[in-house]
Amino acid sequence: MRSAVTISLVPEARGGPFVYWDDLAAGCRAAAALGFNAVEVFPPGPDAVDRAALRELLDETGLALAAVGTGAGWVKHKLSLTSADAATRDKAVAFVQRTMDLAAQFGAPAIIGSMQGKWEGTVPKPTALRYLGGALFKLDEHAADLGHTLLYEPLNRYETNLINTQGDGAQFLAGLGTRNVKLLADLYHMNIEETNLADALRAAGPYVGHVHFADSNRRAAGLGHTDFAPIVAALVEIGYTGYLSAEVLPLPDSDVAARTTIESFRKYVS
Ligand code: LER
Ligand code: MN
Repeated sequence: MRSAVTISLVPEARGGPFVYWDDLAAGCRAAAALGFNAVEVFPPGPDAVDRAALRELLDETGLALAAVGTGAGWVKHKLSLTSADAATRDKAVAFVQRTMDLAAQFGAPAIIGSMQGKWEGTVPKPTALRYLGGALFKLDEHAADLGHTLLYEPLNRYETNLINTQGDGAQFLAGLGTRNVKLLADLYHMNIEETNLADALRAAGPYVGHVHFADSNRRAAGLGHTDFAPIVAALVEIGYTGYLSAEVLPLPDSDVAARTTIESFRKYVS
């Protein structure tokens, strides 16, 4: 398993669970100085990233790109894969595709989190799940063309009413028959929704493609009451070799959140 830390470049996401903010170069250099293996980046959009500058930064710091978030598609552009409006859904799929193209250039997957939306109003739950399934099916083909995976993230009940647990996520993907879509296991969402985090990870097994490494209160691992030993043991058991990526609140500040994360990573992952 490898360590990663998040950098948000989206002003509209202010207050959200990202360790470093606004300055890609400063975030990368701070992450590298602490010994992280990678950064996970949340850009305002796929075209808002200077690819040459990112390549140079990664070369300079020796960091990998762990993943690229699409959250700005929702918080900034109000694009949802389950919108009642067909044109908005199409734009949402295109936004994810272009983010996948960007991420693939750096060997990374894109993440679908808040862009999954929720069922409401004129879109009942079965319809929303059909829209989401159709989008994931289409994006699965794009992932195959790129030779990369796509990450789908079940969120807690306060953020979506579609799929909240790893088990429901795995069942949904199994039903679709996608091959390149994996689950993002965010330990903060799981702390709210799962009966037992380690058991849920064991059950999801090969579907687990990325982990958001967060404590019970969405602060850095070690600043809440989650017991990480059985969780890491379960990840070892299922053969997970991906990232533990700190998508956590920058509390009390970015530096302490990042330092505490890497200390916990070293403590639990040998
Ligand atoms: C949102 O709560 C979250 O966990 C993100 O990773 C999804 O955009
Ligand atoms: Mn997350």
